[in-house]
Amino acid sequence: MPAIPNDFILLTIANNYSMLYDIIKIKQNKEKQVVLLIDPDKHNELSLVTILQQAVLGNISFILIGGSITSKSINECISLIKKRCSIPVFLFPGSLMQLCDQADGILLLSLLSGRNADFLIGNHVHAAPFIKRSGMEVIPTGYILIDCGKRTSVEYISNTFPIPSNKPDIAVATAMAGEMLGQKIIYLEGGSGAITNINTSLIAEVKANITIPLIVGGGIRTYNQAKDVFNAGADIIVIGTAAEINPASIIDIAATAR
Ligand code: 1GP
Repeated sequence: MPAIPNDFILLTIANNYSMLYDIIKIKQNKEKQVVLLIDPDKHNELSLVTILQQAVLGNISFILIGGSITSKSINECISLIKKRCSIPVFLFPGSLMQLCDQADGILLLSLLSGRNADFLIGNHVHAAPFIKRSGMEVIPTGYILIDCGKRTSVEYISNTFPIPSNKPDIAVATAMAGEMLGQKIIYLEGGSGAITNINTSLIAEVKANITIPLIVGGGIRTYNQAKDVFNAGADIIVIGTAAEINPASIIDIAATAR
């Protein structure tokens, strides 16, 4: 297990808070985290307040905010979240339109499963000056799409193919390459609203071949699915659709992390 570098600890102390430090520490302690994805377009003010109440009760570690297309203001959504709770909010941007300096940080996604240069470096070049000026925490994230049985918005919008779920060797090599290139976490994505979660044997093979934290999301709707994904090796799971359909499921699924 790699040690947390000293300069990283110093940085954390200087800024008081680092989500990446928390994630690494939790992984080292073999703990688990459940994260809530909020897509502003899927909510009105009332539904947002309702899921925030459940997120607080469920001890959700942090909130991701974003979507493939958002017509609503990320800024307003984050302001509302900040008024209602103190859970850290990280951008999970589907596009440059979703950058916002009200967030605590950003998962800076490199879409490693695709071969679209805009999602590997192009958009990052446009975003870098804004992100630097905002002072938000940046978590370089190797983002890997895995086929979960239906075409997803992220596939369509990014104009990329997911890795077939019966090709774990490709997923493993992709995650390994991401770690070698300096990504700080790997996110295996089945796509929001996926029919089911990512194949657990693929998750286990990826986990066995990387040392950085592993996030898994897409199609996780129940306590048992969440348990299976954690048992396969995820350090963090992301739930979005389950919370939209039934806000009370947040508490149920969050209980798998304890
Ligand atoms: C999508 O992984 C997240 O980016 C969450 O997926 O909406 O299916 O929970 P769901």
